[in-house]
Amino acid sequence: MASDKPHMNLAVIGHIDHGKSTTVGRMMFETGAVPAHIIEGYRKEAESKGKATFEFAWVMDNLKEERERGITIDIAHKRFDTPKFYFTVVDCPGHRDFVKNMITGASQADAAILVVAAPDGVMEQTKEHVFLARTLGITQIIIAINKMDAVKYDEKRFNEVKKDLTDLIKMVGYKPDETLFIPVSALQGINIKVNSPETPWYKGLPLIAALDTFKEPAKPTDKPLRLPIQDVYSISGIGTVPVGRVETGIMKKGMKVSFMPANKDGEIKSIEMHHEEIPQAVPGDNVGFNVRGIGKGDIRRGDVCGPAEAPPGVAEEFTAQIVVLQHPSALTVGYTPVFHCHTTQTACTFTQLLKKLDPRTGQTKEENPTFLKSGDAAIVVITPTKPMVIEPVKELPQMGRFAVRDMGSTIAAGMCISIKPKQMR
Ligand SMILES: Nc1nc2c(ncn2[C@@H]2O[C@H](COP(=O)(O)OP(=O)(O)OP(=O)(O)O)[C@@H](O)[C@H]2O)c(=O)[nH]1
Ligand SMILES: [Mg+2]
Repeated sequence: MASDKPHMNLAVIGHIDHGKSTTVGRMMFETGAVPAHIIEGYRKEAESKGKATFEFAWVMDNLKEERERGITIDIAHKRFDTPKFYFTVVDCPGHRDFVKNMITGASQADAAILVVAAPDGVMEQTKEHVFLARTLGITQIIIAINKMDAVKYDEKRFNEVKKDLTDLIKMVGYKPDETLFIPVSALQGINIKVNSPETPWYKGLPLIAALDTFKEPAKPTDKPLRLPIQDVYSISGIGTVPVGRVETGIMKKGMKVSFMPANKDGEIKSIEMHHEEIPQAVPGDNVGFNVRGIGKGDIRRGDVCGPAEAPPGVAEEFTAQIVVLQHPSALTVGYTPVFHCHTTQTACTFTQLLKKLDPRTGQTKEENPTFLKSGDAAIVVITPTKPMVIEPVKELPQMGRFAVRDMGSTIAAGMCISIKPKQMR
C-alpha cells in the first residue's frame, strides 16, 4: 500500500509478558487496522483453549507455539496508520531465549515503545532491551506503563515505576524529560486512543496520539554521499550501471565519485529511479546510475560510492562496541566470523578484546577480558581480512552498524566507534 505519509519503523520492546503484543494488537484495533470481528474470533478461540485475555496478543502471535505458550518467539511486522505517519510495527519477544530476534527487530527500527507492566515494574529484559535499543541506534522512545487495571489505576504506583524507568533510561543516554510516560491498560483499552476517566490524574497524551510526537527519521542530505552497491549491471548502449540505495548525502549528475575499497574513480552521467531519469538522488532513493570511467569488472556488491573529495573510509582495523547474542562456547581473539555491514559481507578477525561492559548500564566490568560469551557487551578491535568500508556511527550511523554471523546464526550486533584508515592512494 503506497502512502503519502512519512514511514516509521517502530519496535515494541520490554520484559516477557508485560503486554507488548497486546499493546500492538490493541493499537491496530483502535486505528482500524484490525476489525472487531477478528478480535472477537480470537477472544472466543483463546478462551476455549484456556488462553483467555490473549485475543489482542494473537493479532501479533501467529505461530502455533506462540499461541500455545502465550509468548512471542519471532518478530512480526504489521502496519497501521496514525494521522501523521504510517508505521511498520515490529513486535519483539521478551523471553530471554529470543533476545536475538529482538535485536533483529530493533536494528530495523527508527523508534520504540517500551512496555513495562505496572505490577512488576523494571525487570531483567526491561533493562536489557533498553540498552540494546540504545546500542542499535534507536534514539526516540515512548514508555507505556501497562496493566494499570491490575494496580487499580493507582497514580502512586505509576510514579514509582516511572521513577525507576527514569533512572534506567538516563543511564543509557535517553533524556527522561523529553520522554513520554503513559499509564495504559492495553487489555482494557485505557489511554490508548483517548484519555480515559480511570486515570483522571493523567494529563498527557494517549498512546496513539503520543506516537505522532515522534520526529520523522532525518534524511541526512548534509552528510557526504554514501551509496553502498547492491549490484552492478552492464547495459548495452549505456555502459556500467551500479544500483543501490542512497544512505546519506546527495548524488548529482556530473559529480566526480570514488568507489571504495575498489579504489576506482568515475563521473556520474545519469541517474535513474523507477525507470525515470532524475537529476539527483537523496537518502532512501533506490537508484541505478551510469558512471563514466568504470568497467563492469571494476566494482562489485559491497563497494561504496562517495564523492571523490570525501571518499568512503576503508578500515585497516576498527574499534567497535558489540553485544554477543549467542556463541556456542567462548568468543576469543582470533575468531573470524562474517561481518554484515551495509551491503558488504566480509570475514573479520577479533584482534583485541579491550573491555567487557555491563550490558545493563554500559559501565566497564572488566579490562582486557580473555573471552566473551553470550549476553556480554564489549569494546573490541576488529581486523577485516580484506579491505572493507566501515565508518564511525557518530559520523555516519548508516555506515557503522553491523551484525556478526557464523554458520547461519547471528553471533553479535554492534557499531563502529572509530577506524584506523587504510591508505588507499
Ligand atoms: N491485566 C492486564 N493484563 C494484560 C494487559 N496487557 C496484557 N495483559 C496480559 O498479559 C499477558 C501477556 O501479554 P502479551 O501481550 O502476550 O505479552 P508480551 O509482552 O507480548 O509477551 P512476550 O512477547 O512473550 O514477551 C496476557 O495474559 C495478557 O492478557 C493489561 O493491560 N492488563
Ligand atoms: Mg509478545
